[in-house]
Order: sequence, then structure tokens, then C-alpha cells
Amino acid sequence: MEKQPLDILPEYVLFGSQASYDNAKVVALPVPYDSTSSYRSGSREGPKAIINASRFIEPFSYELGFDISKRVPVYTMDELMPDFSSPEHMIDRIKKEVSLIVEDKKVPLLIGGEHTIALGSLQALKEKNANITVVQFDAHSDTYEELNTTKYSHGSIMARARELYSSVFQVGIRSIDKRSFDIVDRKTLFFIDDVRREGADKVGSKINKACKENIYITFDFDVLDPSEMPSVGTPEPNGLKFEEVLAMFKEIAKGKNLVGADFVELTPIPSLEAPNYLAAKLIYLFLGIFFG
Ligand SMILES: [Mn+2]
Repeated sequence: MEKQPLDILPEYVLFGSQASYDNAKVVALPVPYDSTSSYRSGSREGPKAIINASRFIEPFSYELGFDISKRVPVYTMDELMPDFSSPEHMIDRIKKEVSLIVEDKKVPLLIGGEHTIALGSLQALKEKNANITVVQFDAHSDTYEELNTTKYSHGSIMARARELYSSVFQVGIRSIDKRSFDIVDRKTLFFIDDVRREGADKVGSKINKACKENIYITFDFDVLDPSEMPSVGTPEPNGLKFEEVLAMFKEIAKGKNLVGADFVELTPIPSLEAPNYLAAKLIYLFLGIFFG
């Protein structure tokens, strides 16, 4: 007999129901890792908080008009064991896992954890298919050549991504180092002011027109305004609204093929549940928009 809603609490997996691995379109990999955080640490608690909150999302989305869980079967893997010996080792471990997911023709979805973990995914995908556009949602450009003596830190992730991929877009940025600011290509990096002036739809549509068919999204929750999303390692004022992010997702997704994504830097604040739920719901709607 099929389990009835409300008879039992949902399973401890993303969105409360585990698809069979064979049927899964998306494979979620929780990565409870933070080690290079420079301000508030604790994003290693992010995956647990997102998974727990995600169990209580109404499966039917009135915004999209369908039950996302039915159209986008998700298999949630066990949490990946952190390797604290060095960020390079951790990135390697993630890369191996993501390679297996990609070989099985599934879309990897990393749930972080700090932003550094994205590099494992980007390296793994690059080996299979270099013809990918990377779109970063972030308050920070993360373009330090190196930070705190490592090239593999949360603040250098996009410097590394730009070495791997020629097509990269950055959006929602409102903190950037001077060197990067001086050389920035304003056609590929959209500051928050650009979004305010042009509107989220317009910026999303510009990215959609300029990017390749295959898209990877790396999403740092601090792109959101701290009034909605205070639970991040480095909260930056004047951020995007939840609805602006959804508007951009809708434009960017048009006619494109999502090959992977990561959602990083959720750093739960004890007893403050709303941001965790927001994070979970954003990921749910994201999947509905890109695969619905
Ligand atoms: Mn970041």
C-alpha cells in the first residue's frame, strides 16, 4: 500500500521522498564541509538543515502548476565524509563522486557546504564535456587569485572556474576585489545595480541568449538579501529577492540543458528555521523550472 501523507513523517532525504537510483534524473550529494571560511563558519551544517526543511515542502507547486517531485525524481546520496587534510583533497573526493554520477547520466546536485566544493563538480564535468556555461549567483565575485594562502578557497572559486571554462557569467555581485574590478567584463558580470536598473528578467534573458546550451549553476545563498537570508557565512547587504532569483532562473532555463548545480554556503542559525526552509524551497523550484 502506498504511504499516505500525514500518516508518517517524510523520509530524511531531499524533499522527503527517495526516487530509485535508476529512475532518478537528479542525484543530490550532500557535502557537509567547511574549512576555509573566513567569517562565520558552520556551513557544514547546511546540508542537514536543507534536507530537514525540504521534507515539509508541499510537493505541488502552484507557481509552476505541477508536482515537481513527480516530474523530477531525485535520489539523495548519503552525506560525503569531509576530508580536512586540505581543500585540494576534498575537491578531489567530490570530483570522484560527481564523475560517477555523471557517468550514470544523472545530473549532480551538490548541497553544501562552503563554496569551494563547487570546484569538484566543475572539474568532473569538464572532463566529460567542456562545452558548458557556468552561471554563478553570489554576492561576492570569488575571484581572488588566492586567499589565506590557498588557491582553493571559497573566495577563489570563480578564479579557478574561469581557468576551467571560457563561458562564465556572474550575477548579483556587490563585493569584488580591486584587481578583478579593474579588468571585469561587464557583459559577463552583473552587479546588483545592473539587476536593479534592468530588472531580473532582462538580466536573466541576456545571460540566456549569450550562454551555451549546457548550463551549470553555482548558487551561493549569500546572493540573497540578508533580510530574507541571514544564514550565510558572509552576509552582504542589498541582495536579490527570492522572487528575483526565480525570475532569473525562468529566463536562463529557456531552451537550455542543465548539466549540474550546487547550492552552497547555507550556515544555519540555531532556532532560525525560515532561511533553511527558503533554501530548500528555492532548490525545489529551481529543479521544477529547469526540468519541468
Ligand atoms: Mn561564494
